[in-house]
Amino acid sequence: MGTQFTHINEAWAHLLIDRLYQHGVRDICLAPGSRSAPLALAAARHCDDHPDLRLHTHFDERGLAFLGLGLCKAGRRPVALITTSGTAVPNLHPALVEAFQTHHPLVAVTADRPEELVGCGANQAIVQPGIFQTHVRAALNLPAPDTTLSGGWLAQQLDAILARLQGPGRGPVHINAPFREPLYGTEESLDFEPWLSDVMPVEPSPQPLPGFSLHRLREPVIFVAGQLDTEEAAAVLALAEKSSVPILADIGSQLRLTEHPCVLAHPDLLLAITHARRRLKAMHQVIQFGGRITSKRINQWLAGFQGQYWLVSPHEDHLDPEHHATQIQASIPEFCGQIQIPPQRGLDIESLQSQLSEHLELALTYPFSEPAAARIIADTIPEGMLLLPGNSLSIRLLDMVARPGRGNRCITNRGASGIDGLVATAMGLAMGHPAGATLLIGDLSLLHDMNSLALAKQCPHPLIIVVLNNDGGGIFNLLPAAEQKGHFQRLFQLPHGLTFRNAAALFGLAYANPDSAAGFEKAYTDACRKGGVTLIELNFPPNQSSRIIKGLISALMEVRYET
Ligand SMILES: Cc1ncc(C[n+]2csc(CCOP(=O)(O)OP(=O)(O)O)c2C)c(N)n1
Repeated sequence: MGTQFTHINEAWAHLLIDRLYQHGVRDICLAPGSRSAPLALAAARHCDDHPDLRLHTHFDERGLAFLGLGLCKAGRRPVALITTSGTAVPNLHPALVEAFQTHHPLVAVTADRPEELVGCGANQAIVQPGIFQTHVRAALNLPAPDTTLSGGWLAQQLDAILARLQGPGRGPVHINAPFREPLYGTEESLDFEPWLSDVMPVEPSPQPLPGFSLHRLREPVIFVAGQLDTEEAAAVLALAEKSSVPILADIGSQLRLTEHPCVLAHPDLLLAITHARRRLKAMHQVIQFGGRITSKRINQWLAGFQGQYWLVSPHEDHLDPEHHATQIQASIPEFCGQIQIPPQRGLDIESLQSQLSEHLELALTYPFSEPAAARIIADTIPEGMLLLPGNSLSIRLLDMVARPGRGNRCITNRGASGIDGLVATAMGLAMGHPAGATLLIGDLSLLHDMNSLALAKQCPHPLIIVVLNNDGGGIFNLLPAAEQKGHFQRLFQLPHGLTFRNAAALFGLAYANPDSAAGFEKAYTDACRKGGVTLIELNFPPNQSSRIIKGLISALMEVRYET
């Protein structure tokens, strides 16, 4: 970092950006504004000096923050968000909530007016310190830049908060940074070497996890895999393989799409089979890795589980909604490296599994449906491409119907399960991952985040957005909401009659609107091959998928062991 600056504001902003870089930030997401000009200009200059630092811009702060979340998930490193003052700031909140719930390190750097301009009618001035309160791991409210506070002091303040980007308690943090004018620098530059002379290098601050001790393991053992990252999933799979332990894998576990003898196919549907649940009654020990299980039937099964139930997670937060697991705070790879599990006997449910497959094939054959589209994506997604299912039917359908395959990383926003920000998250995933991403999303969720389609211009890698347009919230057809006659459409489903062809045209996206399984498969594989951002719209009757799912579940309930 240089030492020549025109003003303390500039030197202050440069030191702040440099500290972000030194704490591992390689992506900065920035929305325009004047109060944030010192930060924006410092970020741009830092990018010129550091080719591995990328700057992304967007006019909409809500989408910007989800873009940051996607980049953070794709690159598995901290991402900074820079905004101006005023309502730009609370627009970051939804993505910070999501990041908080799942320990993703976002740094919100919000420019602010100095304190003498807050609470006195000055333009674009709101109370910003502490605005994210319960949804950041730490917050720092800086004073306006001042030469009486040395560079060393500023660096120390920043290091203390940025340390929260690592370790088991990691997650989003908020730095509120007021600036007085001038905001754009002045003519003459000064040497700030004396001001910077007490800045110390960044020291690593390892945060070890507490040790763990275990009660005696009971047998037989089954694993449940919740939301895991790739290394955690690999450690769980290696342990399962060593001792032949079956795994009930969530769609966000990085194992659900993996073909492996230990990974049970279609676990959500398997647990609809009465005889399969009876078979699982023989289990005396569950070890669950990670939390936030999507499948309602896995959750129900866990709620009724009578044996010894351990839940292993590196974080402190409780992840057991039924409050009956013994939660063990440990690094999942370390735990898997230490625990000894004697070889387990198989579950002996092959005949149930093969009948499940037959029923599923039948349900997916005709007519072309939302579950059939989810299956086609799982079957044909290119190797290495990321998959982001939206938070309504999309994730549940994929979880039900996806055939185990090449083990593509499936990334979810299941911290708060919002239907917001999914397009921006997918843009972030695709921008941060050369093999690109596929987003499977409902129509209301796409409408919610349409602005983020404007990010397509900045996306250098393939992104395929498949919208399941069932004219409103199709998921409510599976809930008691559907029985609220006379209220269902107006209060829950919200049919809108909109289609997306013109939205694709507005944002300059490639567009396809196939109406058959073969047509969709072709459009999808073509889009993956071609690159760029493609919107594929699939139109379905509003309650078609709920009818298919209900029919499939009742058929599965009758499945018996074949003699
Ligand atoms: C931000 C937010 N608002 C509301 C909800 C509640 N919600 C869950 S699913 C859903 C409907 C989503 O509809 P759509 O995206 O069309 O998907 P579909 O149900 O048809 O699969 C709503 C409103 C939510 N999860 N997040």
